[in-house]
Amino acid sequence: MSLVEFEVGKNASVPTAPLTVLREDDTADPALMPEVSDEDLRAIYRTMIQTRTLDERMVTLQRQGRIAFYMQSTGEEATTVGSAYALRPGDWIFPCYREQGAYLWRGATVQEMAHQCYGNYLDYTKGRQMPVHYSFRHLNIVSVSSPLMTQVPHAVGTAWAMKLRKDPYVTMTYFGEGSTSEGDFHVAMNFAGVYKTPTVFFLRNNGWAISTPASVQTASENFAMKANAYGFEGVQVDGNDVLAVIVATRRAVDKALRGEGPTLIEALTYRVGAHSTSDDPSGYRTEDHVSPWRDKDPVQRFQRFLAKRGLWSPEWEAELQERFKQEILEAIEVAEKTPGPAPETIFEDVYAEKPRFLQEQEAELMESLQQTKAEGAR
Ligand SMILES: Cc1ncc(C[n+]2csc(CCOP(=O)(O)OP(=O)(O)O)c2C)c(N)n1
Repeated sequence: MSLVEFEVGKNASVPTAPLTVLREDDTADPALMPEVSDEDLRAIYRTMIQTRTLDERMVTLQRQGRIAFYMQSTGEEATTVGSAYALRPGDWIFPCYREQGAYLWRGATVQEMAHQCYGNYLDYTKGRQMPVHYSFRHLNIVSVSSPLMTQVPHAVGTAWAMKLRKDPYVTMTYFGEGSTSEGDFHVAMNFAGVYKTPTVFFLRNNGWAISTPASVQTASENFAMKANAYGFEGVQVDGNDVLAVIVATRRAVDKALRGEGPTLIEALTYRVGAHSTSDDPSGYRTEDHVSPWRDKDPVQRFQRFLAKRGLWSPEWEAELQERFKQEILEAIEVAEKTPGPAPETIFEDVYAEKPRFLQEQEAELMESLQQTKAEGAR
């Protein structure tokens, strides 16, 4: 007789093929097509275009030396826009750093994002974070943290609190496949499984963790199956199929709301661009790796589907491209002219009452700034 009795694999479901809705002929599988109005289908496409336009422009801006750093999400727009679409505004998002599509869907503005990338005084993080490390408190989107995976235990803890308080919401957290090698991933998954927290773990498997390919990241057959070890369901979804992403996320959200606990969604996609503007992928991969994924581009696939349903036209496309290009150019102009945060703000926001040592440091800084100014005037 064993000392501990437990049921192995109670919730086990080893995925066989990724969930896919969009078919080769650009129609949707009728058995799986999610309920989404035509208006929403067009709005989803619009946000995908907006995300891509923003990314392209911001990378150029970094190359021109006008912002310090950027991380694009090109090729991964279906994962972020589709998953955010399946949430309600009251649900919480704990992002990684490549989820601009989710922010835009939620209602973040390109102007807010431009202010953050410039770190000016209208940046919600007051210039204290690197560019793309956004924070949208009013949209239930928690601040991006540079250390990988720290957001995931936070998402589980918040979901546990929601469960205890009987709040009818879920937390959704995003991360890359490379981050699953961090201890925090396993801690969070275990806790979520034991306490059946209403958490959706959204894993963007984009093939790369900077220069490390997904193939050497784990000895497991896939990432989704890791959920089985923690007693809950893991599913694989075609991450370049926005409709499939909606189906998978809705299922996970509904399940969490029924009190049936977390789900790990592994979205299969590809990081078409560089890891960040500090990276040059030509050092570790050839165009042969990338080109098959260009053919599976999530924006193009969804566009062909919409065109078949009479919901897309070249005129509309041209209008969207022009509108979003203008939007970002105007936002950059405003952000560039907006002054940086006042120096004394670096002493704010940590303590409710500023301790003496900070008061002294602040006084010292202000005096030194005065002196520099006076010397400059002479
Ligand atoms: C704890 C920690 N270790 C290492 C890094 C450096 N780092 C930043 S991004 C990254 C790759 C992450 O890859 P992945 O999780 O697959 O996400 P992706 O960038 O592909 O979206 C690494 C190693 C970090 N930021 N934090």
